[in-house]
Amino acid sequence: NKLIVKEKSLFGRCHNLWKQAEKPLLYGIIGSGQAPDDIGLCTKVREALEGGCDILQIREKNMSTGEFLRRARLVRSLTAEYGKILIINDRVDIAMACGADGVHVGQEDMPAGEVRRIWPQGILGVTVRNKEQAKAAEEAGADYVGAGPVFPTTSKSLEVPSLGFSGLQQICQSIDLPVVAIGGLDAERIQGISQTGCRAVAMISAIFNEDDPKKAAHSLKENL
Ligand code: 3NM
Repeated sequence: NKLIVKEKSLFGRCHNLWKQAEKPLLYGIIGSGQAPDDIGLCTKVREALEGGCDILQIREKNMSTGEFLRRARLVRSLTAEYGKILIINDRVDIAMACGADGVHVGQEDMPAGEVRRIWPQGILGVTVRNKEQAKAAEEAGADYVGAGPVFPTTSKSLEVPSLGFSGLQQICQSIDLPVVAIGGLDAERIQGISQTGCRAVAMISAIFNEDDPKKAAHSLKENL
C-alpha cells in the first residue's frame, strides 16, 4: 500500500516537474556498458543525481531478467533517496516489480497502447523518429516521447538519419506531449536546444562515460 502511495506521488511529481520546469530537464541513461558492477553503478548514479540529474533510466539489452531486476532495485533506492524519477527501458514487468516511476519503450518493443493498458499509472515514454510516430504515441497514451537521434551517436547502433535541431523542432511542434531529445548530445550541442521546444535532454556518454559524472551533470545543467 505504501509503495502505491509513493508511486502515485512520484508520478504526480513528474508531471509537475514538466509543468514547472523553466529549463529542459536532464535525463541520464545508464547500463552495464557504463557500469558493469554494482559499485560502479551505484557510484555513478549517485554522482549523476548529486550533479542534478532529474530523471534516470536504466537500459540493459543483454541481461537476465533476475539480474536486471536486482540492479533496478539498487538504482530505485538511490533515486528514491534523491526524490528523482526512475524509468526502466523496455521492460514493463521489471519497472513494476522494482517500483520504478515508469517505462520507456521503442517502436519494436511492447506497443505503447499495451503498456498503457497493463500499467495505467506508470509514466510511459516512447521512442519516435518522426511526426507520425509521435502522434501515434500520443494517441496510445504516452506521457512523453523520446525523439532521436538528434545527432549521430556511438552509444547505440542506428540505421536512421539524424533529426538535427530542425527535425527535433518539427516533432516538438506536432504534439502536446513533452519531448525528450536524445542522441549525440553533449555540453556544447545542448546550448540553444530549448529553442526547439524540447522539455528534456537524454544522454548516456556525456554523463556516464565521463570520469566525474557529478561534474558532467552539473555543467550540463548549467548549459541548458
Ligand atoms: N536511443 P549518447 S540514441 C539509447 O535515437 C539511445 O533512439 C537513441 O547515447 C535513439 O547520449 C541513444 O551517448 C543513445 O549519444 C544515446
